[in-house]
Amino acid sequence: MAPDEATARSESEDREDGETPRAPGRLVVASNRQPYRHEYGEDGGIEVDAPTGGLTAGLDPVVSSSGGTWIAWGDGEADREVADDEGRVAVPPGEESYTLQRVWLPEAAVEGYYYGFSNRVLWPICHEFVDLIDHRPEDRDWYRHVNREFADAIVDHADEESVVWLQDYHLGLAPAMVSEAVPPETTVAQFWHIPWPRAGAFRAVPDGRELLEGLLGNDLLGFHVESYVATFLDCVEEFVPGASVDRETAIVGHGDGETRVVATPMGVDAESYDERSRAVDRSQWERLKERYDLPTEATVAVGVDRLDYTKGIPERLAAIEELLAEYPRWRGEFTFVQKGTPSRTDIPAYRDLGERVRSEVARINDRFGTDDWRPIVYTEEFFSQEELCALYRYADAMIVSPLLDGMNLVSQEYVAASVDGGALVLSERAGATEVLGEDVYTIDPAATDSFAATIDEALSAPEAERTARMDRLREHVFDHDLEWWMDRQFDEIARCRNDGADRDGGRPGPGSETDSAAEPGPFSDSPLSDPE
Ligand code: GDG
Repeated sequence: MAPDEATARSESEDREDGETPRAPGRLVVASNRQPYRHEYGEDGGIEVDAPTGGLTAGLDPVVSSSGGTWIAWGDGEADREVADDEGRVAVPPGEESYTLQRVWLPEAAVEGYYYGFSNRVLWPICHEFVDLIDHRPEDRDWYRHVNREFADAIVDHADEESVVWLQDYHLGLAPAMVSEAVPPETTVAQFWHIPWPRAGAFRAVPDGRELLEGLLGNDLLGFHVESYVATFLDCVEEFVPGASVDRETAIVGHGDGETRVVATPMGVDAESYDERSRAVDRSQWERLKERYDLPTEATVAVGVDRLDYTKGIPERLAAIEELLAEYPRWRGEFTFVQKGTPSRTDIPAYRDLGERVRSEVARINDRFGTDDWRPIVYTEEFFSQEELCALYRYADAMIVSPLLDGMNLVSQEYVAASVDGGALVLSERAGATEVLGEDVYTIDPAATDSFAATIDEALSAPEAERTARMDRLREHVFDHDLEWWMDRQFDEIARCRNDGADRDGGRPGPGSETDSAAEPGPFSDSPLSDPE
């Protein structure tokens, strides 16, 4: 829902442009993935992987300046060696301004909670791929167990000044566990990064009511777009007897508590994509072209995705095939570059998708390719941020065609990096479409004919039209970037704190003298996008 402009002046309005967003309290962030991972290097020494993009990189300085704690699964080989007996390590390296509290998970827990319930049950259901659910009863128990482990760690670090901010679907039960155990003044909030399904699909969640009640432990629950707020409220009405849903305010009343449900679409760090993109020169693009054997003069469109069945990669390949069949002028003139990042390969549906994509690429290349032209270049190699920006900047178009996607950050990264223009072909089923509006070339990924026609339109549109559309998209992406999103979340959290304080008779609000947000210090008591 649109933030209520009439309510108290927000923290973010007082912040200088470029200044780190200010959390309305000391942050205790909890996510499956950790911001820093320690590994053994080739020489046996310990190396640290720092966040390079997305939410993790954006949140790191915010947690740092709130002097908080970040709680996450310690999955690095050398993680234990650098942590203390309690699993704590001060980060960022060299700065040590906040605590990374690692949660240790045995292999069976990872298999059950992460590869099991999170990604074989919740992920397919939330993306309405109900036929891909693979429910093993013990996975549910592991999900409960790991959520309890996270909740216990959160409770250890949270006090009345804390803002607990959980990320994503891996931690759906933890909010209720936390809110039962922390002081009533502590604010508990969560952002759900993937879609919320319609009630018909949600019905397939084993013990679905327990999940809803877990999430209603939050004071604030955020989704990317309004349609997910609406389907969440539908599910509460249908599956949680006794809860009251106010559709006007999107507040759910349950027992003594209240959960405010909001839509705050996530953005990207547009400025840094713009800067990195301006810093890459043509020679870097020429090197990429050489590496992947791209023709010197071809028109190039790109796709960049995790290899996930929700991303509509086979549908995109079908549209490219249709384009080459029905619009023959593109033969020899057009190359599609698809970057697929292998993901969750322990799960059969993901391995099957990888095989399908590779064999379709080979078949289409066989059908149309010539001695000196390959219509589709497919790679699973990891791209550095610089390579990614070179691809974004110099491609003539990007094609993003998910069958359902919470938001889709790649599409926004492409826009932010398109400093010389370009065109974005985007699925009507991505959250990003709801926010980017009419300046994208919208497609239905399942309608192959019109999908191909739209690719043709995007590539052939007069340069003035492409530029005008891209200029407007860029304005939107810059105005609604990652900082903007964090500010909106923090403003909503501050609002919950103030409402709670009013109810409890005057808890100090953010920015008041007793607010400890301004007192960072080492070891003071804190996917995400799923980067896999
Ligand atoms: C979930 C939701 C929502 C990919 N390959 C490389 C690389 N990437 C980076 C991209 C982008 C990220 O991975 C993927 O983010 P998406 O948003 O597109 O998709 P999910 O991973 O499914 O994320 C999604 C998101 O959470 C946030 O809420 O938008 O809807 O599904 O940042 O750049 N990065 C580099 N090299 C690669 O080869 N450096």
